[in-house]
Amino acid sequence: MSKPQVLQIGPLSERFNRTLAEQYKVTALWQQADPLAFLCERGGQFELLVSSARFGCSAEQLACLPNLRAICSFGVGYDPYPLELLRERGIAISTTPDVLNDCVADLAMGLIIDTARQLSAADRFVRQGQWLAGNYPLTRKVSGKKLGIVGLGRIGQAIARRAEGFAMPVRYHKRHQDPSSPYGFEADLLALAQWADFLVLACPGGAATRHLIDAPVLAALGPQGILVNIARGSVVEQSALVAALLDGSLGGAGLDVFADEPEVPHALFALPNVVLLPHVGSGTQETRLQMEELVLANLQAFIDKGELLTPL
Ligand code: 8YV
Repeated sequence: MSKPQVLQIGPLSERFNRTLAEQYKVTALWQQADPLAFLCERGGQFELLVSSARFGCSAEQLACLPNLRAICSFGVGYDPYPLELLRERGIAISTTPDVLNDCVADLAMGLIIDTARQLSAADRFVRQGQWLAGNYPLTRKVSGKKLGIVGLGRIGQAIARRAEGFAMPVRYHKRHQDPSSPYGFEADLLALAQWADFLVLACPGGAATRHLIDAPVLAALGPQGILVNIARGSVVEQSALVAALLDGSLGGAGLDVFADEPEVPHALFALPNVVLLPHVGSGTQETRLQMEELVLANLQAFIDKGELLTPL
């Protein structure tokens, strides 16, 4: 029996690319000299597509894929997909939920602690031999502080559970109250920012949450407040964030995501109360393997039964 045809939009790990190519007849779009021209000419042959929360699939690309039936995406983010268009055309899409909750929530807690206690900055202090000249300045306590979570989905809930171990009161903001949640709901984001010591962003990216965190929200969080973003750079108005950190009207920020990755504002590099990570929330050996396996399992389930295992 011939292998099913799969279009892969962008490269994932070498291991994944190899496994995919062993099991399917893969066309690597990024390796074509002119990917869009290739799609316009040959797109009609593809029913199955593999992509990621990074590469997505644009409306322009979809227009050249008239027979597409399913997209299996690596990651939980769906912001680079035109969902309305997918719905209209009846194209199924899966992501890789749940398997990354722990790692992303672990990283959120790590960013809270690192930013408040300035672990990264203190490590630089030691390496640069500055301890020999005097002690590191005092920082901010973490345990018992008030934690505001924006977006109480799977990852937000995993963060809240961890916060209980730090004796943190938790409140959350999202579009609709979750009646099953034990945590306090705050319909007003400004009020949540005013209340919180730490505000963690765990909501989806995309148009609905674009620049949700703007200058007034940052001002409400205030000079003792810390913003942690493990969601998407688009959720924060980055220029307002940089300005607030530079003039001290925001206490600190732990950031794993940025507006224009991999570009990071150089103005933040010298600030000890800012921790900058290169979008590594799900980036552990264990979790990335599980994410890869879930993409492959979704693809095979769709081929075998016409149904995805973890549809969006
Ligand atoms: C991914 C992510 O590593 O899941 C997501 O949405 O942002 C990360 O876990 C990355 O975006 C995959 O391309």
